[in-house]
Amino acid sequence: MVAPEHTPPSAWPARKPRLLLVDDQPVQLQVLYRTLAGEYQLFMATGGEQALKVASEQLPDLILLDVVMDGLDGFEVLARLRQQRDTADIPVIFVTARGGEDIETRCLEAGAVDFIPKPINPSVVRARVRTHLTLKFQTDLLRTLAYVDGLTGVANRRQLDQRLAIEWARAQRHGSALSLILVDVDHFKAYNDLYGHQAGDDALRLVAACLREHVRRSTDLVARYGGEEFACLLPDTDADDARALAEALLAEVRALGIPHRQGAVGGVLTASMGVATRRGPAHPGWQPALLLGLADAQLYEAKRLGRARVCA
Ligand code: GH3
Ligand code: MG
Ligand code: MG
Ligand code: MG
Repeated sequence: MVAPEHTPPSAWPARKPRLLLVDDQPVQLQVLYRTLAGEYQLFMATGGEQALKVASEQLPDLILLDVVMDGLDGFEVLARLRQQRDTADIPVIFVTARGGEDIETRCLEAGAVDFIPKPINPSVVRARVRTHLTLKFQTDLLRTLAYVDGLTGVANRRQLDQRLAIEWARAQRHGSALSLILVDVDHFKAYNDLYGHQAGDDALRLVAACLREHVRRSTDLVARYGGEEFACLLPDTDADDARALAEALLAEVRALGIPHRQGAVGGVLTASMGVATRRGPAHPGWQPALLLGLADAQLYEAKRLGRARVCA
């Protein structure tokens, strides 16, 4: 049968899904292992502490978690997973023999996606694992589509706006510095006209990768702001450091050496950059848009002064 043209590609990754199996009884762990071996890449832990360690190191796609364990029990493990940014969204299925009629409710209310009673029925476990992996991968895909720019792979405008609001509020609260660099490719309309739209797309990908490579702190964000404009959001970065980074980015983009006959300088593609910084105590009336506006005004000035430069 031929799939209809509108069928979306499967959300499942090409690699084997990664599962973490947690049970303090080796025999139970063996049963789960035998049930799921082959189709999945399996990691195992025999206690709560170990489960947390393996989870944050391996970042599994799904966790099958025993409830009753010595030391940290399943509920505590789940609560701690939710507190860590990189493990917060990993779905957890509780697996337990513990009786009591409210146990199922407690498991689900604790934030587990499902509940499997022991002794397990292997084919039911396999089916539920499949279902929850499908949901997980679909969620990942939707998140990517919602927050990542399709052309360049950096954050999109939506993600930038959300992060800017969060970082702005945090900076206001702590009176800390928050900087923004706006990057606009120079004479890019001419680049498209000279070399074609495809080459233009390639150039945008290269510029985005270059920015991402050199904007390195884990709290920094590189985003595509618009057509040939990018933004670098830099929490806890003061004006001097932001300007220094912008100068470095300017040099790195130029050093890509993308030929541009009608470029601003040196026959290569360049960019102009505007830098703005929020600092000091909170001003109640200020909004995040102010930072964008200030950076944009500096960018405009950089263009006016001849392009391929930083204004701050
Ligand atoms: P300036 O130096 O003043 O910034 O001039 P410019 O030509 O770069 O600026 P302008 O705003 O006039 O043109 C931007 C160009 O960027 C026009 C548009 O076609 C192109 N562009 C925007 N998005 C994309 C894209 O996704 N792919 C390609 N290939 N081009 C794009
Ligand atoms: Mg147990
Ligand atoms: Mg522009
Ligand atoms: Mg431009």
